[in-house]
Amino acid sequence: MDFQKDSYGNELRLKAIEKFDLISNLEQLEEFKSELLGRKGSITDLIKNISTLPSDQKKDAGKNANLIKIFFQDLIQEKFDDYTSTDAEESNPTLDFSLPGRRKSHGSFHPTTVVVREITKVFTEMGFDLAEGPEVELDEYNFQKLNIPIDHPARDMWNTLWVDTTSDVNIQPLLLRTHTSPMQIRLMEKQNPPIRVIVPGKTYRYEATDATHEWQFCQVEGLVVDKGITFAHLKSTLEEFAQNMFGQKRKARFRCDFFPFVEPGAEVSIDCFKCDGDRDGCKVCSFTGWIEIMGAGMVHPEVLKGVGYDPEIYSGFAFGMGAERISMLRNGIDDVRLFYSNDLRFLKQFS
Ligand code: FA5
Repeated sequence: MDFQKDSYGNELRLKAIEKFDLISNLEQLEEFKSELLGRKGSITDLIKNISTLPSDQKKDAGKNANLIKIFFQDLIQEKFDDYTSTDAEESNPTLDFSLPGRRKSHGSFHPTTVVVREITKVFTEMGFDLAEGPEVELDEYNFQKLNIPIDHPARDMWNTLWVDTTSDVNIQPLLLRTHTSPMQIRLMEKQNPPIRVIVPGKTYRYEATDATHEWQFCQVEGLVVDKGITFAHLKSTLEEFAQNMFGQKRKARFRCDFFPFVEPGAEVSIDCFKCDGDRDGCKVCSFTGWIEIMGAGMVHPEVLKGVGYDPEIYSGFAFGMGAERISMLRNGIDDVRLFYSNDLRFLKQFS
């Protein structure tokens, strides 16, 4: 490059940039560097020639030449780094194409979803409809309309998580529903008999957790109302359900129980999957041989009256079961806390 007449190096700079843009490999870059900055390079000459300039030009010309030198040193170094790092990667690749590919992990349904679908299938095949309802519920539906007035001791059966509504006096007491039974009322208020429906959904209780108690779990409610419905319908429906879910081996047991919204009420249990209902029992069934799976009973006449049905004409039955407990029985799971502890080793077994 001959830019000797260009004593301030401006022309040299422009032409060198044009040439730099055409460089496409390391060899050309080395050549460019030597032409510019080598012993006989154009920038080296430019700097040497400064001493021959008139003294009033020396200072500016020197400053300019230095800036040009630094500019090209940086530019060349940057390009050099680009080329050498690419070369290094090619000779020592970080990708090993011989390694087997990574398996894509597919999500799967949560075990509670799986069991709710199974329960739903059994009942829909028997002709039940499906409904859902709110998880944040009014006291009125969770308790009062289910024949559990304010301050009634039966409320102690459901350890309740209340929603703080103290800041707004116009709002009725709100809670996280302790069971899916409020949907009995909501559905009966909306439609006339015949009703044959199941309602799966999340429920919440202020519980001390243990192997069979969680503070958040899922229930499936069932409600049938029509003319002439008797306890025999309740028993045969739930026996049919038990046989479909657990096979012929498991036995169902109906014992008197108290729920304020049914009369008579029953506790439905199944013999323990762990000890097969052995006389001495085991830890899972609290040494009784039986595991309670649901509460049930004939819809209380007061509840029917409350929603405007005439109990002399209509009767019905209702039941409510814990979905996780059904899954525990079906899958031999001995601790309900596994469902919501987010351990993938447990959850993946239900893929
Ligand atoms: C009720 O909640 C009633 N609403 C059921 C009912 C409906 C009775 C209709 C009559 C007519 P109970 O509190 O027993 O009842 O709960 C029902 C089922 O939910 C239990 O059998 C159990 O399987 C499950 N369950 C209750 N508490 C827990 C808990 N803390 N953790 C996991 N499952 C639970």
